[in-house]
Amino acid sequence: MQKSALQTARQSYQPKMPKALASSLRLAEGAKTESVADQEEIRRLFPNTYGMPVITLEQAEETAIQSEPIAVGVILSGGQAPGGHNVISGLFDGLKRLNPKNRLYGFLGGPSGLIDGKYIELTADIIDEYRNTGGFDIIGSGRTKLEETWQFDNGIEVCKRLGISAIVIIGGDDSNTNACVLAEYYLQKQCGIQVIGCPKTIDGDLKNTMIETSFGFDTACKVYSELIGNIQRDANSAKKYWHFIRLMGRSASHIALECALQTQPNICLISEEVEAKQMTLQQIVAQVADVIAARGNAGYNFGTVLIPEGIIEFIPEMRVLIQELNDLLASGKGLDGLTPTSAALYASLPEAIAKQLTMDRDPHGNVQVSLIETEKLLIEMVSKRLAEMKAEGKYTGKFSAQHHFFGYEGRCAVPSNFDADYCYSIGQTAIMLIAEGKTGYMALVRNLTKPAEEWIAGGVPITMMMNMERRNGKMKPVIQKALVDLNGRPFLYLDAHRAEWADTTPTYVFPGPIQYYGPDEVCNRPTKTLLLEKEGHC
Ligand code: FBP
Repeated sequence: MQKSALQTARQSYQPKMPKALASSLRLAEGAKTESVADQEEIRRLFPNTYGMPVITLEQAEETAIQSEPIAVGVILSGGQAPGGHNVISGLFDGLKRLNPKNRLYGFLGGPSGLIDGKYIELTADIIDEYRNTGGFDIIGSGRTKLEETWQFDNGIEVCKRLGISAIVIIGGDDSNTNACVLAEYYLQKQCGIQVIGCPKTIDGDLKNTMIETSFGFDTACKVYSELIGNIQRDANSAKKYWHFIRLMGRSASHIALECALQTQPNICLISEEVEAKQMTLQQIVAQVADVIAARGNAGYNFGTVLIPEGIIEFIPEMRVLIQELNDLLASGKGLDGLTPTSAALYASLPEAIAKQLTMDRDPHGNVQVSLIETEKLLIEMVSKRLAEMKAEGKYTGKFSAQHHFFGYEGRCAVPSNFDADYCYSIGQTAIMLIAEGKTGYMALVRNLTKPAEEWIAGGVPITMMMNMERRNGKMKPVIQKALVDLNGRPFLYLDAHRAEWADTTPTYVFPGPIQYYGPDEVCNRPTKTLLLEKEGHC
């Protein structure tokens, strides 16, 4: 395969690691843990993996070297996120450091690779080709849910055949929930297979008191912010378009918020705020139109609006409509079953949007929000509202809009130094947890706003992050998703600055492309979200 100059140069990049991981290790165990909520129920469902302590890997005089060779299997699960290949190279190097005879197998195409026994052995030659690259193409990914006993049993057979004693699942909240269920089942069965999870998702919603961020969020936000910055410069030059930019991120608005902090757009909608204020679609449209009108009346007929992709589900009346559609679609009934309010709302939507709302759900029963073009819906509705305002003499400007959706552009980007380092450390940490016989843990690397040498590696019991939620009509144990905290520093920063950004004084920031070589403040800066959360400034 022909390589770009950057790809060739990045192959020899040596990821930075916490000091403890680069040396001899000892394992320090903290106090017993509890789940974030529904403790009794989670304890009952996970009798073998509930309550385990948080683990920290510390520097030691000497490591107890594991003698018998082992084999480990790895699975990439769900949407791509920059840095996945580095988790795998960290796993590989960690395994070989413990014993050169250790082996790493990659299950192909996601969790289904484990069930169907589709795999490759990952050798040094393969790993070297993929170091510090974006994408999940080394073994591919998939969204098959691991939840049925027959799937777990197939996994045992496949692992036995290959001599695999540990599986690493690299995934988001749903995949790590499945990792925990698998770990519990394998302990119950006493089949000698450990399961370790790794926190992946560009959405940034897999975070909590122990996991500071999921990998991929940093790179994806930097890619989108570069593009938004470029668009803002274009808007500021031509002075004739409003750009409506929808950003991936599923339910949570972390990506839109981080991109706003990096680029300072005129408007950034936050789904969690829409829900908290119970804003209707008309109110959102009016809010956007008011900013456009104020700028237009001052002669500024251009600007940027950031829209989180999941916003549609946070608008109360849309949520009811989507829920009704979910039920009707699941039961195979026609749309005649909609309540009168929802039917009226459905009929008022542009045809394309109405059609998108009835498209197939994902394997977890979610509406595929990445396929719903909310940016177009808003342009159409804002345009109508501005026409009304013009007729009322409240608007004298000119409205011309462009729409964009940034999502897939960032998921396989070359990982930033932050993600390259973070992911490699996560991979190495996962191996240390395996070497210490742990199961039902998520590999953990913390202290991320400090230089990599000062990062802290360890493991957090997955049960600690769990609560009970209704899924497909039934209460299920799941990892609690982190939505944007409206009392958290990143949102409060946006809230404190948005009036200034909406105004006519230019405040746009143009971040430019991710830099891989150069001064620390350009190449090794974590996200503003992380800086605000951990350090209180950005
Ligand atoms: P994960 O939750 O699996 O990490 O997926 C992230 C994501 O990129 C979401 O932001 C987006 O809504 C979804 O995947 C798109 O899914 P698909 O890749 O199936 O189109």
